[in-house]
Amino acid sequence: MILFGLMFMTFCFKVSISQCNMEPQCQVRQFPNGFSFGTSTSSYQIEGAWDADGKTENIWDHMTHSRPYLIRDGSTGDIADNSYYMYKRDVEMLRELGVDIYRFSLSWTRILPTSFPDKINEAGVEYYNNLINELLMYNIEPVVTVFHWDLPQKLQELGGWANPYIVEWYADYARTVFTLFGDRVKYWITINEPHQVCHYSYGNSFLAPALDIKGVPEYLCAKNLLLAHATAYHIYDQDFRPEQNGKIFISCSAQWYEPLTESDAEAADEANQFEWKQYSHPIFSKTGDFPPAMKKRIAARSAEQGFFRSRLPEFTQDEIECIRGSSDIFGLNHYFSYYVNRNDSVNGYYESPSFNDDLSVFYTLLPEWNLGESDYMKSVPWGFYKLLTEIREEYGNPTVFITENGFPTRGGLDDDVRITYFTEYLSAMLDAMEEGSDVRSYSAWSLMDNFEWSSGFTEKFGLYEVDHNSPLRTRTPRKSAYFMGEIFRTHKLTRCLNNTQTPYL
Ligand SMILES: *C1O[C@H](CO)[C@@H](O)[C@H](O)[C@H]1NC(C)=O
Ligand SMILES: *[C@@H]1O[C@H](CO)[C@@H](O)[C@H](O)[C@H]1NC(C)=O
Repeated sequence: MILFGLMFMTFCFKVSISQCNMEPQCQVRQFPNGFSFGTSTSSYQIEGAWDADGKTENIWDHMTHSRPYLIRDGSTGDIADNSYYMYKRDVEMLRELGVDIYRFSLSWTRILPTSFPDKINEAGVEYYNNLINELLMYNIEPVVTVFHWDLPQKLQELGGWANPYIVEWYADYARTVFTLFGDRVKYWITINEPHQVCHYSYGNSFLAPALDIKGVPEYLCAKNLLLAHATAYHIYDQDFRPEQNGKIFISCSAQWYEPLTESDAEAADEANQFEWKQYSHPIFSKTGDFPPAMKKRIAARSAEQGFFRSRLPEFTQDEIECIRGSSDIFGLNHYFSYYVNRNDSVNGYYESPSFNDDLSVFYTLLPEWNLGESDYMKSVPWGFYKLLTEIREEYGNPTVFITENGFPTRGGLDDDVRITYFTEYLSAMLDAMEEGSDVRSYSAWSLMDNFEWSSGFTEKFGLYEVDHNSPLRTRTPRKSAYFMGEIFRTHKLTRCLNNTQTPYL
């Protein structure tokens, strides 16, 4: 199914020997027929218009306004990329790139200002109708995320994802958007990055609502979120799919955790279980439920700590069955990898109780994984290959959509490091596909620079640069936009020794 060709440049006869040695060696790799390419964004990160036309406050509005010190540059998404007013330019950029699909998200409080379906905000609905119709007019398939982190502030005050009623609230919102847009939207993503929603937001102060209450609410959040996702899946499956005939899935963020030494195999396996299989095991495994290492370790730690029961809540058998199988596709957001080890120094190293203490491993990032100026993002393409291989082997080779992958710079149009990153990661993905991984779609993060959560506007992930000082938020293609546009249009990856930092052979 996968056409694979090696092509070495053969211009040597035209030039002198010394120039010949300079000639880059290139490998051209082909993506399979039907493979779709696109770019991703999310509502809070691009739309702006935070209180326009009846939209009400979400947790990101609330946190950026009330606790600006949690954002590196003190910025907000009040205007962001102004996409609420600039959607036609966004679609024009997608056409310039030659994408097949565009992944974007809906703002809950723009559509349901009371958080509930008693009042539908027509202006918000019109915005998304305009965007969807503009995409379809140019043959671009909308891939729509129902929830990408911007929970209504009102629901947060009621406990947010820690309140079991969130299952109903979210399901009502999902039913509303299936009803409004499902005649044209054939790919739905229920929730983006559950681990980030629960761990970085309830157990830490890295993402809104920045509760930083460790060891309990992040596990309540995980249970309720999985049930909310599965409920929306079954609503779509039973009440909408027969007529609308689309696909619905969840997008998990998964980094790869590799043993630091041979004796760290168990630590790395447990890190993979805690850090991402927490969400994929209940949905994609044969048995369902939280992963075994989580159940065992958290129960044991909870007992030692004097809790009367495990801090990891249990699912009933009905709930396990409801969640198991509730995703048509494995949506995957992936960025980089870690080495992991465990030794006696880890005891007492993390605050207790906490997720990190429950898992109890050390994380190591190697300096040679640095690329460009980013201080936290790394480039570890072989980790992507290992992750895709693990998903194939562990879950019976599900269809995978890469719904995010990308690399930040600090600005400028000349973004060779991003080109290097994309080249190496796409190549690692093709390696896994050659061995049978059923990857069918790839969306780059991101179409354009945007409000990058706690990094504000300091980390720029865009194929297009956005001038956040201009009132119109002018967009300009970077070098990587031309590079990716070529891949999107030709479905070929050309990998040369000189567009990579490390040789491919
Ligand atoms: C790429 O190859 C060309 C020609 O062989 C060479 O002149 C150039 O320095 C190389 N670029 C990099 C970044 O290595
Ligand atoms: C445990 O692992 C950490 C992280 O790799 C390392 O820094 C530390 O020296 C190790 N401690 C012992 C006692 O081996």
